[in-house]
Amino acid sequence: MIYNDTIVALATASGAGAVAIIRLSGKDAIALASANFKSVTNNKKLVNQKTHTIHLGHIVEGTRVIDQVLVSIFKNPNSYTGEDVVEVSCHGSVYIQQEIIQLFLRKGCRMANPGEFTLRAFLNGKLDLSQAEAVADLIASDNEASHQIAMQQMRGGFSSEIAKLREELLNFASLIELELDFAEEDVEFADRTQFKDLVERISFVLKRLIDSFAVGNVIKNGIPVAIVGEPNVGKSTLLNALLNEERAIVSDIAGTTRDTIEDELVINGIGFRFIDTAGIRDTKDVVESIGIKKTFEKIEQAQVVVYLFDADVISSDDKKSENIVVEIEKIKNKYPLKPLLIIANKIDKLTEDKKQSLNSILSKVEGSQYLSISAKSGEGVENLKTQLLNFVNTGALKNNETIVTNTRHYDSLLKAFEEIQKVKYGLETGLSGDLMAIDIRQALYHFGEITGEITSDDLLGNIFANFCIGK
Ligand SMILES: Nc1nc2c(ncn2[C@@H]2O[C@H](COP(=O)(O)OP(=O)(O)OP(=O)(O)O)[C@@H](O)[C@H]2O)c(=O)[nH]1
Ligand SMILES: [Mg+2]
Repeated sequence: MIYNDTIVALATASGAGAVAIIRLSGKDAIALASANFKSVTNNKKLVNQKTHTIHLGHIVEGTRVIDQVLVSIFKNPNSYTGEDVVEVSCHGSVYIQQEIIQLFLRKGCRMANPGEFTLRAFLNGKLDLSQAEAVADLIASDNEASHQIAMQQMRGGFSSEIAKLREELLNFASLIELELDFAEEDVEFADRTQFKDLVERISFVLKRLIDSFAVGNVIKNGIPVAIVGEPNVGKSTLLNALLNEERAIVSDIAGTTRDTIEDELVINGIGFRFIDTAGIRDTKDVVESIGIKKTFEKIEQAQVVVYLFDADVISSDDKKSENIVVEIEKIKNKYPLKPLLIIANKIDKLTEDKKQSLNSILSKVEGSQYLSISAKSGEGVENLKTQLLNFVNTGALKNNETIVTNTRHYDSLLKAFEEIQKVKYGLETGLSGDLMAIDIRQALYHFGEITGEITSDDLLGNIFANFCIGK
């Protein structure tokens, strides 16, 4: 797919700014820019300039001067797209941006589709598909962890790991297929022991990559943490304390929060999404009931559940203290796999006596981590953040291991893993070469889907449609 047309788009964010960049890519990019550019110093023509040079001048249409600009020239193949590229840095008024873009459209450019610059880069072999996808992730990254993963993927860490396995597997596939040509002679070109080793190794790497998605996916989207508990225990106060702003309404009326309130916070480079929920209780209020139903939905979606209770109330009433243990057990039974953090709030109100009885109550809640805090004064809130970080397995991040964040990659990895298991089984049971070759080809196919050796127009359309225009 080689494009004959020249595309144009705004590369910087839409709206006014100090400077805006308009990008052209395609075979006429330099000629088109040149025909509408007048150098300030002399009569130099852009078409005669070297690659990777910058020129000060005016964008003109006939005698009309639109703006004073800096024009950068990148000649193929040494550009982002691999085609001739021109970048016009103009003054950042929306009017100027539009005038320049429209001028180039009149002169024969076509408006770029979303992600078309990166699509061209992919088609011209400047990036493989997973690297191209990482460009979009990089633009969307808003914290250290998601940035680190996108950066690693863009620099080819992920693709090179996949490509290496694919190549080794391809070697064996050819040997096994060669054996088929000599079927009469009953020879084995592919050493079965070595092949078994390779299949084991591939399974291992695939398994690690597949497992990393659990971490990668939440890091990319922010780890959802639901704050739940009975009414009035201080859930909204805690949300505000975490975010350090008055995000949610706090009052001493039970049932203040009706709808869920969500906001994001980056802790040590990891993005968390805190969800304040309606307090759980039996109520006849219709709106509140809807809120409580939503609370349970949010628990389902959450990666971590923070269960809050009022330490002052609990430690002064035996009946209530028994109740809370039951309530916590209920949540645990309902969501046995959710990491649960139990929090005793309002410890600023506790007398020494009450602190004692609180400790004995907490000791009845088995197998859970608990903390004591005062959401109001902020005591213990930092400690809570540290605990939350412990719930995220950041080991892989710290060790700079490849982490899969993309659902499409995850899907292909799962399919490749399935095929490799078939190959493994075939080896163990002495399956004939021709049948094994089919499974190997299937596995290779799914490897190729990730890096883009194997693509369809539909797939490409899907991926790049999610990019912004100008990228
Ligand atoms: N002394 C003390 N009061 C607190 C603390 N946290 C919350 N409160 C008070 O407890 C009351 C209820 O707080 P909220 O944050 O609205 O409680 P909630 O759990 O969101 O309540 P609902 O939205 O009704 O479910 C308010 O009067 C808060 O000021 C705390 O750590 N110490
Ligand atoms: Mg509330």
